[in-house]
Order: sequence, then C-alpha cells, then structure tokens
Amino acid sequence: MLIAGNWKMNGDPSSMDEFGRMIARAPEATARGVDLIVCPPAILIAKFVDRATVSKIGIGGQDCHAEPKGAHTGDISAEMLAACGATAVIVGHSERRTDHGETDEMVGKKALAAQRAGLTAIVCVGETEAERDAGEAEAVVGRQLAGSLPEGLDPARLVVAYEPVWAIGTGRTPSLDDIAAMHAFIRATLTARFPETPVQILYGGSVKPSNAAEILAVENVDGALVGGASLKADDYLGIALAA
Ligand code: G2H
Repeated sequence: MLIAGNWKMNGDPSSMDEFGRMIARAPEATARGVDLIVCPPAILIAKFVDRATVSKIGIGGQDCHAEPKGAHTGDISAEMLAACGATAVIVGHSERRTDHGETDEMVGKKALAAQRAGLTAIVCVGETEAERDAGEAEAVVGRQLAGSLPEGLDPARLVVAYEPVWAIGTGRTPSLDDIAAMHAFIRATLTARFPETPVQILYGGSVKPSNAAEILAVENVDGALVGGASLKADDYLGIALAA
C-alpha cells in the first residue's frame, strides 16, 4: 500500500510543525508496511526532505517539466526535484490538465522525464462527470493510459492514480463497485502492457479517514492519492492506518 499526500497549492514555512507531527507518527504506518509519500508545494520540498531524513516519509513533487533545464520561466525539472531529494513526482493531475492545458502527450513526456531523473512517476488519469454520465469513463481512462504512458517507461518506477475529476475535493466518491470496476479495467490494461511487472494503482478523490478503510479494501486498489485530508497529520495518518 502507498498513501501519497498531495498538498496542492497549500502550505508555507509555517507548515513545518504539521509536517513534524506527520514524521512523528509515520512509524505507526510504515511498521504495518504502508509506504508514505508527501508532495508539498515546490518551495517546501528541500525543507521537507531535510526533516524527513529521520523518518520514512518520501517527498515528491507535484509536477515537473519534460526538459532537464533551460529557459522555461516558472518551471521545475525532474532533475531539480531529484537533486533536492525528492523520490517521486505527480504528473498529469487533472488540475494541471485543466489549469495548464496539459495533454496526454505532455504528461507522457513528463513521466519519461521523471524516470530519466530517477524518480517514480505517479501518473494521474480520470474521467469527468459528463464523461461518466455518458458511459464513456473506461474509454476516456483507456485513452489517457495509452497517451500518457509512452514507450520506454519503466513499470517498476511507475504508479497510476485513478482520480475521477468529479470526486476531487468535492466530498463525493464513486460507489465501491464503480471503483472496483475501473481499477479492474486499469489493472487489465497495465497487465497487458507490462506483463512482467505489476504497477501500483492508487485511488484518489475525496479520500478521508472515514471512507479510507472501505476504499482501500477494494480489489486492485493499492493505495490512495490524498489531497485535502493529507494536510493534517491526524487525517493523513488516519488514512494510512486504515490501509
Ligand atoms: C484528488 C485528491 C488528491 P482530494 O486531487 O490528488 O484531492 O483528496 O482533496 O479530493
């Protein structure tokens, strides 16, 4: 099980106290075999890495550029994340796809860049509510998987996060049957693509301590990508301990 926390655009240096509480409680989860990764905003990555060296919490980025360096104002490369001690990076989150017009092709290049730098790529996919209502959820996710996972990716350093867009930050979640069906579809797609190496599949979208146990018990759910509930140590660890 992997419980990855996505802090999104939340946090500043005063967040170190909350992160310190996560570090203090992390061994409760890691002792049970649950891996923890926290992805703070970029300004905090180096600070979190410094603190996390005494714990078992991995630190990740929330995005990376496809190029290793150059004239790309405001962007951060996978190599820069790795140099700061990050071990993973989220790519293709629906908020990046919407806010920054990221296409499957761009996401695929970022995933390759992440692995080029030695990071685990956490690639996000998920349908909108309109697409689900139209019965197109699997077709959309299938297209995203095909387009966002280019040739050359190493499945051993790949995680796929299924995040239905309509469940993100809304408090709404799909039924457990719908989560099971989509994760089975993603598992079949990934197994056909990478028959030798199982790829971890996370569920994301309004995961909280009160629903974590039932979601994490669904077949083919290998963990969670947690947004809002990853900002507080008690909630984040509550989810991790439900795994
Ligand atoms: C989905 C998730 C984290 P939240 O984006 O990636 O956010 O848990 O707030 O729905």
